[in-house]
Amino acid sequence: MKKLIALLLAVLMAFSLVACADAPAGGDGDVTYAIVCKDASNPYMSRMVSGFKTACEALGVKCIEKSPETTSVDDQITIVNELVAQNVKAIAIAANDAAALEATLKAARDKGVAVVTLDSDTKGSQMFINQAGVTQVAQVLVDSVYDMTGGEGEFAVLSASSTATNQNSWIAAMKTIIEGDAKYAKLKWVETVYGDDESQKSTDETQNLMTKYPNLEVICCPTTVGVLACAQTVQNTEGCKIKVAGLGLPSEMKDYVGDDKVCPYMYLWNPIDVGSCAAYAIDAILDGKVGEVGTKFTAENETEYEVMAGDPADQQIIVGPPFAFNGDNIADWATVY
Ligand code: RAM
Repeated sequence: MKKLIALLLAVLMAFSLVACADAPAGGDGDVTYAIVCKDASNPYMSRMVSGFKTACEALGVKCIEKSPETTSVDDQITIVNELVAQNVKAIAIAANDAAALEATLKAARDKGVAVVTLDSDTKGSQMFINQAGVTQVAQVLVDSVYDMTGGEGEFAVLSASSTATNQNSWIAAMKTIIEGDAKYAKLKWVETVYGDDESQKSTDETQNLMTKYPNLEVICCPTTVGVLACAQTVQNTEGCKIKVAGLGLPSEMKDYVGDDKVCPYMYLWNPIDVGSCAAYAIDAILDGKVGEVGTKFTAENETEYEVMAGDPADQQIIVGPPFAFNGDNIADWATVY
């Protein structure tokens, strides 16, 4: 009997050693990290997915993408539940709503799934992979408007969906900046409209603004889908003198950016890096390397990120500052993303 027990213990110990060796996040082909975008057709989101996939390959884990057709939070809830049922190890999600996903994400975490947000944060996520500092983004947008209006005049904002946390936090920070500095007192923010990251809706909203506000000088679009639709609409409208500011993909905006174009300059960051960083953050979380504010992890190219306090996710990291694209550099960047 004693021999049998000793044998059983030996087998159990051997098994637990193998299990420990396999326990870290990566390395095991059966581990899957999932990415859920705001919607499946936004080219900005596809760049993010490509970065996430490449990083998953480097980390030795499987990767799947599941995204809703449109920017619907209900569809995202269904998708997250499906992914949990599929036993994925982690989910990175660009949230379509600041609060509606909370219970679903918490339930996923209770089942042992690591959950991070990227691009657009929501309650229930354990860490937000923030593409750039909110105030930094808002400041470059406000300064673009200030510069393109010549310091005074009417401007409007064309956003994506009205529930997207990233869009709303940039817009709120723009308001704070404008109200907090007399320098911007002569700027008149006439309206904020929403194109839902759909090309046609963004075009329609641009046309509505043009009709409603004949003295409009600048339309500021903190969305890559919106800025493209807006630039195309302005360019195709004979005699229209509106300038377009915002956040755009250089590959999509190359024909519209430059001193003599509808969009003198615009900003963005590298969406491929945002996706890649999310996969490395997940890996670090599962490995137990990060957990507390102040802890650090290393992502691609030996870049080190420090975990900071966040809101609505408890924690966040900031991938990098916004970068300016103008007539001099747009052609080079258009080949990258
Ligand atoms: C759009 C989306 C996305 C945003 C970029 C700048 O593609 O709204 O959430 O981060 O623009």
